[in-house]
Amino acid sequence: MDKNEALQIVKEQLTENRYKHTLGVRETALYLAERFDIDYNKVEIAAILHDYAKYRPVEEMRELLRGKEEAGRFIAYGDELLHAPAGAYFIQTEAGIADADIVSSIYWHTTGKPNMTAYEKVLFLADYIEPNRTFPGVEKVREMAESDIDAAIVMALGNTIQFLISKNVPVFPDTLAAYNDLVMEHK
Ligand code: DGI
Ligand code: FE
Ligand code: FE
Ligand code: FE
Repeated sequence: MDKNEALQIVKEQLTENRYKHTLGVRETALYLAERFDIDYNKVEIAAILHDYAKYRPVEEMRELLRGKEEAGRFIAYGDELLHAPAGAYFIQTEAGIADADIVSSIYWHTTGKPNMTAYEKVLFLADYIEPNRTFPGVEKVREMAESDIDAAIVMALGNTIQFLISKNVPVFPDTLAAYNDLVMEHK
């Protein structure tokens, strides 16, 4: 799969704004990737495809994930989470992606997880801070990302956890574990 093919297939499945967000994630992910010794081509493909399943019917994603032991855990925690693990499956079965770094970074891009790889960190943070994002507090996370990627991820996870709690919705356990993992490692 080359970049142009990947861009073509997501363009067909995403809204115009979501496509713009995707291009922002690509740009930011490539920028963040410079601080790691990783494969920029894989970072770019993962960024382009990360929201591949964003507009799939929730029932279709639930059905897919219900049969999977690990991914089945996502179902109870909110429909917004499902496009990440579902997208990781669909890019394998529909787009022929087999690379484990691409697949896992898409799988974990919404929730994060403890012990993230460089690929997982780059996509997680790029999704949060890309230039089109306007969350409260995003500016501070962008600034932190200039000097410390782990600390920026801690801020992003903390914001998300606080946001979820303020709405009285469940927090996926791996999101909390990701926060604890990085906060303790960073001390
Ligand atoms: O797909 P994007 O909009 O680009 O961004 P995303 O994949 O980070 O999804 C953001 C949504 O996911 C937002 O509505 C908050 C929600 N979310 C993130 N972490 C959790 C969560 N929802 C629940 N219930 N639990 C989480 O841990
Ligand atoms: Fe997403
Ligand atoms: Fe996204
Ligand atoms: Fe640090």
